[in-house]
Amino acid sequence: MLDLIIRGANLADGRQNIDIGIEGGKIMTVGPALSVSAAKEIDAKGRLVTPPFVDAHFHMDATLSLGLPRLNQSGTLLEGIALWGELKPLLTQEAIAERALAYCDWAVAKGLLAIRSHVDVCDPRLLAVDEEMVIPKGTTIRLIGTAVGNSMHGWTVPGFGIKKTVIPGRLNEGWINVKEEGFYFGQCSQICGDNHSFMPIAVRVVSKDVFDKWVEQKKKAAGLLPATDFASVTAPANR
Ligand SMILES: [Cu+2]
Repeated sequence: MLDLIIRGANLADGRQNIDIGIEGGKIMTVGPALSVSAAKEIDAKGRLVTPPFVDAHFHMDATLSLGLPRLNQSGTLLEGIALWGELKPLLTQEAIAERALAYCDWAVAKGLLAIRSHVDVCDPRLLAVDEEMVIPKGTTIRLIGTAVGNSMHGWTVPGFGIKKTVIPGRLNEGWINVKEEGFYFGQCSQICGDNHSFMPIAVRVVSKDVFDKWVEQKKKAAGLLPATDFASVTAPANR
């Protein structure tokens, strides 16, 4: 017995009213009026059955962003590129992933099962990171730094006026209290060896509400429940 049989399908080569038998995710038999049974049967009712479509070029990061942050008034590529430049600093990883997954649902529903995606992960200054540090504004943040491997690094963010050397096997601490929301960048400032020039730092400073929501999301994603309100923890007395 097969897993699935699709009956009465029309194929792209012109054959009509054809049955397709599937087992273990593979097409096992194709022919007219197959005398086999299957756990599940789908009546194609003469509709076309083809191999899935492939999209060889899709910008997954920009999908479903029409109108963000505004519409392209001229409809030109140049304004589109300028718009992307306006939108990019406002993007969050969560929003990009949500839109990309929504697009995938649409794509699958239309028969698209392979997508070659182009994703803008960087900017001309080479300051993009895999994981942003997110902190609430107007809150004293205690930084405890160390380094892995065999090299020191320099955790430096000019906008915060901080430069902290971090050392393997030791903990080094400092603090910041950032008054303005925004996106702050820094780079490793300790000549640390190979790829020293590609060690960017990105810190997103948000309102306490947004920070609480971010903590909530991260905890859910990590399967940690119930959430604790980290943002409302008061600073130590010696600050
Ligand atoms: Cu470094």
